[in-house]
Parts: sequence; C-alpha cells; structure tokens
Amino acid sequence: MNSAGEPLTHSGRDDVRIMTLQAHILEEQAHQPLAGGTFSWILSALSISAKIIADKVRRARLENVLGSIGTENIQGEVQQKLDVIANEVLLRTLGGREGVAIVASEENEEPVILRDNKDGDRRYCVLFDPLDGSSNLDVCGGVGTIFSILAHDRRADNAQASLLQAGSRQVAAGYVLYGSSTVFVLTFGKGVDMFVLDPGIGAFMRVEQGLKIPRHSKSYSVNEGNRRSFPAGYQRYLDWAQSNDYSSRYAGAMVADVHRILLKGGVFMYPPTKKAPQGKLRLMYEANPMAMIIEQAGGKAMTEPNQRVLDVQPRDIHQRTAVILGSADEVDNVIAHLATH
Ligand code: AHM
Ligand code: MG
Repeated sequence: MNSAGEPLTHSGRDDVRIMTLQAHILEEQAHQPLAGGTFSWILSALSISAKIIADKVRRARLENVLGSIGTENIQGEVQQKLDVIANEVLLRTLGGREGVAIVASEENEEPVILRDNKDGDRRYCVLFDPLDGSSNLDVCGGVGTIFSILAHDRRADNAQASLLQAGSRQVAAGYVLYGSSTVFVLTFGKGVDMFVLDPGIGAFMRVEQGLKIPRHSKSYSVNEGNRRSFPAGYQRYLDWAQSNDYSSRYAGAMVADVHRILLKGGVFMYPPTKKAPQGKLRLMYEANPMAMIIEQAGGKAMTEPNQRVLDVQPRDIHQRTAVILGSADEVDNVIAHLATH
C-alpha cells in the first residue's frame, strides 16, 4: 500500500500491479481448462531455464563457451557450445517436472520420452529451440529460446504421433529474448503478456498485458542476401516495398526480429530459397509458437500457399516451413504480391 492506502504499483504506474511471472501463471492456471498445478510447474521450469540460460549467455565470453562444438545437429547445422548447454538446461529442468510426458528439441533427433503415460494425470509435451540464432552469440547479438506446449495425446501409439499436432492445438507458447534485457513473452491462447527479468531480485516482472501488434508499419525483416533465390512473388513484394519507402531491419535471429515486430509492427519473412526449398525455419518449435503469439497479438502468420501456419498438419517434428508473419496489413501486402503473376 502507498501512503494513500492504495495498492503498490510497479515503476510508479498506477495502472500496473506488481506481478511476477510466477504469480501470473498461478492466476492463469485457474482459467486454463487443462491446467492444474502441473501446468504451472512446467512454466516455472521454463522460467528457471530462462534465468540459467540468460546467465550463461551473459558469461559466455568469460567462461570461454563461445564458438562451435565441432558437431552438427539433426538439421545439419553446426552446433554452438551454448546450443548444447541450453539444451541440457531445458532437458534437466523439464525432466524434473511431473506432467511432462515428452520433450522435443531442435538439438535432438528423436523426441525424449520423460515419462510413460500409464497414470491418469494430465500430461503435456514441450517442444523447444533452446538457443535460436546462436551464431549471433559471438558478436553479442540477441539470441533466444522458443517453446511450444501441447497436450499429450495419450491415445497416440508413439511419441512422434503425440507430438504431430497442428499449431492451432498449442496450449501455450512463448519465447525468451536474451538481449539488452531478458524478456519472456507468453501466451496461453488468450492474449500475449510480456515480462522482463529484474536482475536485482531474480524474478520476471510483468511489464505488458494484452500486447497488440501495430496493424501496419512500413518495415520488413528478411535476409535480403538470398533475394535472387526467392520465388518471384517475394521479389515483387521487395520491389514494391522499396519503392514505397519501407525500412529493412534484420537481426538474423528470429526471436530478436519477431520481438521487434511484435512491439513496433512490420513483417518478418523467411521464404523458400534454393538452399532451403521448404523454407529454413522449423514448423513445430519456431514457426508455430511465434505464429500463436503473433495471432494472439492481433497479427497474422502465414505460409505457402496462402495458409495459416497454425493450420499446417505436421508430418515430422523437424519439418521446415516458409514463414510470413507480423502486422496484419503488412502480411496481406506480401500475400497479395505472391498471388499476382
Ligand atoms: P537456428 O535455430 O539454427 O539458430 O536457425 C534459425 C535462425 C533464425 O533465428 C533466423 O531467423 C534464421 O536462422 C537466420 O537465417 P539466415 O542466416 O539464413 O538469415
Ligand atoms: Mg532456431
């Protein structure tokens, strides 16, 4: 209470109660059809993982854990030392939580079955990219963790079958951006909330509730070095955007690029290229969680041919997809150029 007997507020703003991520999760738990203590435990494991990974990212140079480990993951990409460390952190924190049946990671070829499904509790599957954009680490650029939570299908014959659900069935999704501050963005399917790690007390504090993405913004985010190998529609869009005074912003880490677009508007794209004809980004633990967040914030997330990312029925947990997401009007502008001949 302040001197006037009113509830204490964060940063002196009367419209915002002090709310930690932990308290927010407990509050949401009451409204979630599948939720119980189990769901909160899983989110608290993700929050602890985020704090540990944030600390490791900050200390990476000092502890000499930058650079590659000399191996490739299932995607054929060189693994950074911190990719492996972040993956271990998530596997270990989630592994200790009742209720997680299966986890799947960008860094593991096969899903990891943590518990069988013989008891009657509700169970969840968690998919994640432990350290997205990790090649940014060596230059102190933004990197992130992306996660997707699905209800475990106990009728499924095997782990793959339980995991292969369309993104529209996600129970929750989120990302953590390890940037100039550590930001945790979360949706349970009823809006998007944002938390910032207060390093002084070691807690994520809620700083935004019900985030809305601007409907338009003359800004696009794409690796333009690949332009010549994009399908013609994307090239037409870029010509149109450039002749209409659009700005280009590209961090090269999806979490950093999507976070900017969530707050400032614009469109993020990873089109098919000659090198990656299906697109580069992974459907289940990159595109789907980001698509859920963007749609929950009032934006759009599409793939080819003119389909919602969240409607794609996955065939493989590591499947790739083209992605066009961001402000509704800006996504429509891209789609309109893909459709014209
Ligand atoms: P990663 O999961 O191996 O880090 O790869 C995904 C990253 C995304 O963060 C980013 O949007 C994209 O790859 C950048 O790719 P490119 O360097 O081809 O532009
Ligand atoms: Mg990634």
